[in-house]
Amino acid sequence: MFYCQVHGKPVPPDVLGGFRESTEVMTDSAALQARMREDGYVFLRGVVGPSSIAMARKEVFGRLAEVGEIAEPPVEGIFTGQSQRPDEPAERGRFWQSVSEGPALRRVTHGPEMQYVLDTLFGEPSRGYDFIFLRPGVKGRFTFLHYDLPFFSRGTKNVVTAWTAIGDIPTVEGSLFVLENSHCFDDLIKPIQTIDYNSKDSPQVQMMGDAIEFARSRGSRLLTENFQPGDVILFGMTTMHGSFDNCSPVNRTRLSVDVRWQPASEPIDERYFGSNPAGTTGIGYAELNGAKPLTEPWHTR
Ligand SMILES: O=C(O)CCC(=O)C(=O)O
Ligand SMILES: [Fe+2]
Repeated sequence: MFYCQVHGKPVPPDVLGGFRESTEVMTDSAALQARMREDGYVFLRGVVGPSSIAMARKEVFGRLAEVGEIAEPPVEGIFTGQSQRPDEPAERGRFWQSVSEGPALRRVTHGPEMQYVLDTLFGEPSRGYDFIFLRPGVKGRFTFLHYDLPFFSRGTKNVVTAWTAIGDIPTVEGSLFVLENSHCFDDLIKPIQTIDYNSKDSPQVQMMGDAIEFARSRGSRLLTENFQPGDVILFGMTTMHGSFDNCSPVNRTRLSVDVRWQPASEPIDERYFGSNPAGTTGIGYAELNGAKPLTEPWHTR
């Protein structure tokens, strides 16, 4: 069905599956909430329109072309294998913040379409975090299987991640996957729920081992899709997910963005809001994988 690879290993068909699609119930709060409870995720096609996505893609890859990382025309996202980004960490952070705050990108992440979908999911007015995770993934990059808890949960535990494809992301170019039924793995979820939220340590919430064997051992599968521009997957803090190796035969960089949302009425985790968000560790955008030049490895959460 799909070609998918984790840490250099092709995923066999018996541990692979597709997402359940919820586009047809996108306007129905109760239906979206039921899907989230049952599956731990909600997959929606084409939430953000193609022209908004194209503008964001052009804006982000245009900035990366300026530092020599992406070839002309930027919209293709072809990695040059080089980088002239700043070396100094604080400067890298400033560069990445300016890319992450581009108006076309923010139109995608915090525009009316996303606001509508998240308001509908929560069944009340919601609020998107200002601190966002923009992820240009070059060939060879992937994200380990992990839970998003306990990050983002210092204000309220009622937090959802919204992951949006900024362009086509076929499975072979490093699509996102969800570990089927992982929102029901209480033996794994309980320990991470008791982690100290005020600690600046990054607790071990990643599975660095073989995701294929892990899925098998749990009678589970890696669920994914060939993402199209503007497709969105929403998942809770206790749903395990990761991304496949980008194996692009043409060196295409896959571009996605993930943003946390919560009910507007609940307390916020101040670290992720405001004009200069501190981020998890206090150094703001400099702490993100995206702040690293595309020439550097990236295998973390
Ligand atoms: O896009 C990726 O590789 C990982 C995304 C992720 O971990 C998230 O959205 O929480
Ligand atoms: Fe994540």
